[in-house]
Amino acid sequence: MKRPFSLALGVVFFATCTVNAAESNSVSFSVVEVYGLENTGEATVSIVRSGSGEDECSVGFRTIPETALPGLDYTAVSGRVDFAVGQFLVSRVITLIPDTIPEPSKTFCVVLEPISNCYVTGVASNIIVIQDAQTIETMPQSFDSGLPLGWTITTNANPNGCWRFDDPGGWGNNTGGQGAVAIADSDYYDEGIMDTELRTLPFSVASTALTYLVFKTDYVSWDVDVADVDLSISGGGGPWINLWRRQSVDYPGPVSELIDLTPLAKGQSNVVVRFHYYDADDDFYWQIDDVAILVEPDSNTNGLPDWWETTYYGGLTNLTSKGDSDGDGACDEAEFIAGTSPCDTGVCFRVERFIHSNATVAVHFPTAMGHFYDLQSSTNLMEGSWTTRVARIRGMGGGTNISLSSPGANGYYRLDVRRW
Ligand SMILES: [Ca+2]
Ligand SMILES: [Ca+2]
Ligand SMILES: [Ca+2]
Ligand SMILES: [Ca+2]
Repeated sequence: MKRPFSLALGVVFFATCTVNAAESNSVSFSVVEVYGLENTGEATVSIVRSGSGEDECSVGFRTIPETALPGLDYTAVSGRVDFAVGQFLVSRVITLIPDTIPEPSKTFCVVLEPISNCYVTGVASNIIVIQDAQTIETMPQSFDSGLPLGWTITTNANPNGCWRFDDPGGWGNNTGGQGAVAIADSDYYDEGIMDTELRTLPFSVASTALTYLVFKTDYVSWDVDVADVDLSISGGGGPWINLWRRQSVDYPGPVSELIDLTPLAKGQSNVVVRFHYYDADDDFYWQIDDVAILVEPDSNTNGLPDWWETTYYGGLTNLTSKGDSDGDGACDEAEFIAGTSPCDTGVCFRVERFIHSNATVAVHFPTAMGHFYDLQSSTNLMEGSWTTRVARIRGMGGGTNISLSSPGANGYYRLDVRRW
């Protein structure tokens, strides 16, 4: 087979060589990882073909979810790429779906599969990393190298019953994380009471940011064993404030947790979080993975993050969280939490229709993408608490209905909205 080479001098000559089909139409991604910022709304993957390029060829590509999910974090794609004769590079844009949720980086995959006249060699799978638009991830810990530097394990019972990173019971990582996992395994230990703490290194919580703890987890209970996440603002000596607890009821992974540290720890310089597993006696286990601190900058410390002020006002403002810029009855902080515009009198978080009978209670309301809604009721506005009747309806933008059949006794109803 002959093919022309063009030299810098402009002299064209012919070389003779043998190229098999695999070399001629080897298709691959150009890199292993692609980074996409959530709020740019897209990530671009590049597919390259090596060889002579003298034939047409086609390769299929499709997305596969990991921690990022189709319809929530990106738009699923399943398609084909056709290389024309002489074409060596094709790029495809994948749509990312922005939200206003503070969250760690998430990933999904794109894979290549041969369709016609080509071989997939080299990098057949692309990892797309979606970087959060609201927060900066700090201190991420995957436990893949065991106990992170500066972290400590303590035991308040037999020291053999402690947090480990080698999964001695062979449960696998059921948190949604990859690779090694931190596990307190009472089932494996099986030598009496287990009481062990895994403590972060001391860290500072900025006064100019909203700050969150995130982790992935899997808790399998037997009896009364307790899984606590506690916080100290005075280092490892405590006192400890409980942030999160699971006890006696399975909380199966994969599940990602997010806890707002701001109210307790803002401006503190000696903060420690501990994962404390105790009252366990040949019970099952608690796993955690991918612990990180997310920082959502709030430079002017008005409780309204920088990205939010920039989104609606083009930069930092002199707004106060309790002010009501558009005079619609919802203060700016409420608009921030509900994901509504603080500059649009026509839009805020409110019930638009309420239908009630002995058989049904139904509320209709506008939602914001990625926010979560609960319908709650109470029989008494003066005392007693609110009971969640319908939990964690995820907003997708646009209006939605929550219906409750058999609502029971007469009562009062309210909607609760949260960012995550
Ligand atoms: Ca986000
Ligand atoms: Ca891990
Ligand atoms: Ca601010
Ligand atoms: Ca308002």
